[in-house]
Amino acid sequence: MEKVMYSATQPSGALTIGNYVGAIRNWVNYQSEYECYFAMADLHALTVRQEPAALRRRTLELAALYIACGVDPERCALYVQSHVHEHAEMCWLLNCFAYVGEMSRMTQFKDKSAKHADNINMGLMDYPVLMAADILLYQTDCVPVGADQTQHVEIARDLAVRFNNLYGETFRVPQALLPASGARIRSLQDPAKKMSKSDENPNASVFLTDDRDTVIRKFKRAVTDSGDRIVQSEEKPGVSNLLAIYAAFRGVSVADAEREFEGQGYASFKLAVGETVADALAPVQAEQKRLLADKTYLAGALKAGAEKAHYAARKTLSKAYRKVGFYRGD
Ligand code: ATP
Ligand code: LTN
Repeated sequence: MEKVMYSATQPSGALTIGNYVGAIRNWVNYQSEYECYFAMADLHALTVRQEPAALRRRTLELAALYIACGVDPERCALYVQSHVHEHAEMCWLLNCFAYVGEMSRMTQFKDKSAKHADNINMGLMDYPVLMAADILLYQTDCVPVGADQTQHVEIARDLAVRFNNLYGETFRVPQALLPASGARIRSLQDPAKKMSKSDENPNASVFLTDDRDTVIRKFKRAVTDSGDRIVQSEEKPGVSNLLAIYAAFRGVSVADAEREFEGQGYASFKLAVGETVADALAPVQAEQKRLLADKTYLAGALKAGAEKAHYAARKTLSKAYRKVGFYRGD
């Protein structure tokens, strides 16, 4: 049986280079080996207030970006999460097996509760269960994500095992798959934090939509550390982050990057990183723009993706409904 891969990102803001190297870019290489499902997680995005028109626009932009990065809608199921109602249904089922205690201990829940103290809604706490529903619906083997999401993939595993132990083999137990480099890109202004779409400081994150000058300027302004050596070390989180970004975009090891910049100063190093990133983003941006001009094509691709996903999801949901004892009329 073919192995299954599942991943998603939220249409909750402009994507950063962290989302790109930590997640989306890596999906592409697996398309021929795995049966792939890639979603725009709009149900997840609603856990934080979204402006309706912006959410709608970003969902389509994200789809175009996936395709621009090389996701092939002919080979994968590329779809919008809310188009496949089984996600919400499976989430309910799994909710009845997830404990409040374990959900309240999730790092992301704690972070987002602190950040959105005026809106700690049930969805925010339920976020990992919905993510488990996404993953388990497709009998997923592999979940390519950045390091911040491994805790959530662990929950999906725990829920699968818990359910299987109670009702017999129902769900495949998934595994997170981290990229070799770029699993945790850090903020350019505060390398103690991860680079995030929703950082309030626009210079902290490089967005996939940033033009060349903006990319280069942000890297020029990136915080570095004391000293002048360009090496990876715990005492040099700023330089280490820039090395990791360079290595991820160049497809080289951090050790190779260190050798390349040996003896150079911070200024020329930062310029080189900025230029490398800008060069890599330009073709993706151009392709995304081209795709966004053809809304009919995008709508058709997403409709086909949702149909394919619905078919697979329905199978697993029916199986789980039978196992728990729901009367199915037969
Ligand atoms: P937000 O800041 O709004 O919570 P986010 O930037 O974390 O959003 P998500 O949509 O939650 O973005 O994540 C999409 C994917 O990108 C996930 O697989 C996540 O692990 C990965 N990712 C996010 N930030 C980084 C980062 N700084 N480095 C590497 N991967 C990342
Ligand atoms: N929570 C994820 C997005 C996401 C996801 C998924 C990732 C929603 N459902 C299923 C992998 C598998 C995030 O990246 N923040």
